[in-house]
Amino acid sequence: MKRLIAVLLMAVFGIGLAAQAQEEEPITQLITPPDLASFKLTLVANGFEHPLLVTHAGDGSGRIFIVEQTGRVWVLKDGEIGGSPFLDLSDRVNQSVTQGYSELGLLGLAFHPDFAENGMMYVSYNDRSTTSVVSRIQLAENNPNVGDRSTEQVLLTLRQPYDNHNGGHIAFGPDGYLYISFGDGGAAGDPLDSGQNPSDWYGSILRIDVDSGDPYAIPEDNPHASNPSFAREVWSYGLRNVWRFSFDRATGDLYLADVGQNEWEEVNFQSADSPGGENYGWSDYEASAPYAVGTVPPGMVYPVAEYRHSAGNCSVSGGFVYRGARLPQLKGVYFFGDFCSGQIWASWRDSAGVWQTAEAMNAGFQISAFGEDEAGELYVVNYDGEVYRIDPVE
Ligand SMILES: [Ca+2]
Repeated sequence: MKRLIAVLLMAVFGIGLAAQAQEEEPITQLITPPDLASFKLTLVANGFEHPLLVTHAGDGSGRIFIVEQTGRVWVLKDGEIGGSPFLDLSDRVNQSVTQGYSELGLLGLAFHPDFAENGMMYVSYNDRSTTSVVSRIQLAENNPNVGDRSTEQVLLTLRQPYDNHNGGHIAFGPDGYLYISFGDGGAAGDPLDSGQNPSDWYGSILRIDVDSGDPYAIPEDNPHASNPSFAREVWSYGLRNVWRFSFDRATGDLYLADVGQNEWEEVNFQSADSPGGENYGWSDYEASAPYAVGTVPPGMVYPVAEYRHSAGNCSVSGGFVYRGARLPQLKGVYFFGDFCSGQIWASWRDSAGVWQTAEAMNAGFQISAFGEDEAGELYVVNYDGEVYRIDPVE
């Protein structure tokens, strides 16, 4: 329908077809390297408790949602934070982070693609016993700024044999399916050998249909249909602990940031037209380096960006491809960062289609996540309680 309206407008106002095509064709390659000195970080909100996710509802409201690991979600609108939480699951969510470093808690939030009509949202967390839970929550009937926690319906659970590597990110793909990240089960060095095992959910990305079945259905074209060694939900595997993945809103391509063991952090790329089934190598490989076995597993997909544990780096936090309006010179550039060093990098494909990566800036804080708002502007989350937006340098 939008397309039809655009065509009608062009006919009415005589807008050139060439200009229209130029506007709609997303930038996927850069002829010259992006100007990475052209942005700065602007503080937009603070005072949060272990924030680790920023997202939007896609409902035209302009709201930003900030997720705290301890279980609360806050709304930021026009620079103001609501006086009470949008959602409070703190009594259901594991609280071990309050005793020190922990990878347990409220880790994911995703709004249904038709949220504006159906008010459905999805959360991912570790419960009080550490088990991973993905569930659906309905918006309150009379208040658009409250998620009704009494409506929680559990879609799936996964027992966690160790406290770490819980993945936990959830996001809807351009196909309308819900994608879920689960780590390799935890400890260190993949003791369960789950990375190379697509028959379990550990070390994998799942893909489920939340609009059919009870409580969900398996998309007919998931990889299990052609390869019975896959669990029905598994979309791709060979992953250690994907800490944030994102779909490029303009192309549908998928970027997966996989946290490494001792030496290498990596970003993987999956084209929008992929049928799934990718093996990203763990724990035979850590990024492009041999790890447990040292032989390349069949069909292994190498990362498009990777960096070492030097200069204080320890753990990748995946970001987004910039598609906003404030910094047109950065369109098509994927941003990601490191949790320990605060370093931010940019990756892009050059005019020959070859992946390039460069240091952008150091945030000066522990980067727990990147976020995207409805307009495609990007945010960087300081685990110590702050949310920054990527803005042009004046
Ligand atoms: Ca890998």
